[in-house]
Amino acid sequence: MPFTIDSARGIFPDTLSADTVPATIARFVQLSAEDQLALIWFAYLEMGKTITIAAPGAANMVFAEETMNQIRQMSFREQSQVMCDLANRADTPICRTYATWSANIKLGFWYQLGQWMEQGIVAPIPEGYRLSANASAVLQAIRDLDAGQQITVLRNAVVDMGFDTNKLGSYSRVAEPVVVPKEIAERAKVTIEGVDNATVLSYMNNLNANDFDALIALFTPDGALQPPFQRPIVGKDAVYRFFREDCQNLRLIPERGIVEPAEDGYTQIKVTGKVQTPWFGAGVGMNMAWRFLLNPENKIYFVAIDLLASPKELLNLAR
Ligand code: ECH
Ligand code: GLY
Ligand code: GLY
Ligand code: GLY
Repeated sequence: MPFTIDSARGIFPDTLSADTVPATIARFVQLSAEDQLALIWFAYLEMGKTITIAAPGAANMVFAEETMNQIRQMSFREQSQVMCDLANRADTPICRTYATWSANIKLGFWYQLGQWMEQGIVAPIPEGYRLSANASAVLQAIRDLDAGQQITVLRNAVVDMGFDTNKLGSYSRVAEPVVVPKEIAERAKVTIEGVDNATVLSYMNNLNANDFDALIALFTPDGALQPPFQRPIVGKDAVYRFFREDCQNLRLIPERGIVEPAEDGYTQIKVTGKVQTPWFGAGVGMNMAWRFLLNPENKIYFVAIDLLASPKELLNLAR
């Protein structure tokens, strides 16, 4: 076989991803827990002036409900401690529970806490709280990002909180139920300027329809998917689980792309366009690239999804 997952990761090396996102997260996690929470609070308030978060689906909240109610009963002091523990990734029962949740459940949990903070049910960030100089600099760095990058920083900050799953031992993951795929008659079909490859078009259409069974059938058994700023998820089973747990109700809006032959009958295809998350809908269009490597049977051996550094990158289809 001419490619390994590692070599596949290097296709279309000129793709410029938004490295400011992991760089900002790296600075963020160095801050004290108090600064982290206050910084997110301020960022969240500022962003709220221009973009609106959709309330989490009820299905997300069911799984967090017991923990939420527990926190609701606590004193402000205890509530602040729980929030700091989460930021500190401490080993507490709540941090362990949090660690088992899917990204959307974690986001729904914080969404609810944020509402309760505004309503005075959960301990607020102390009035007049002053960010440290480092925290102020990180907040400014977040202000300077585009909206798609800002929400990615927030999401990654939330996903990284709680106890380290690697230290949990065996545990069962908690994710919202998988929705029923969209009816065939209701599915819209994408078109991509410069790309008529049936596998790539089916990938976009099946993901948009939440049709994860049809979607996974497009992959080779040893195929891999690399989400933004993450290591590749390798093998059909793991990729399938990722789709079902973390990829519901996305809207992919590919715009253009390029198809090129690669070694030994493989094909490499780069597509750029926008992606919307159910949390922000059409309010935030993330500038994305997909870099596909297809085997001679037109199955997906590898696909990387990148958050782009700037809108200019949408037109960068050079290899
Ligand atoms: C408060 C203060 C105390 C601390 C905290 C607070 C609450 C914060 C809250 C934050 C909410 C943030 C949210 C962010 C959501 C971001 C969603 C993103 C989604 C990106 C998805 C992408 C998908 C790409 C993919 C494609 C594929 O082809 C394959 C699959 C996949 C304020 C209380 C913490 C409430 C809601 C960025 C890019 C296209 C890879 C998935
Ligand atoms: N409101 C977005 C979600 O529940 O996924
Ligand atoms: N990068 C697109 C946006 O600012 O939402
Ligand atoms: N931010 C990429 C994902 O949803 O996994």
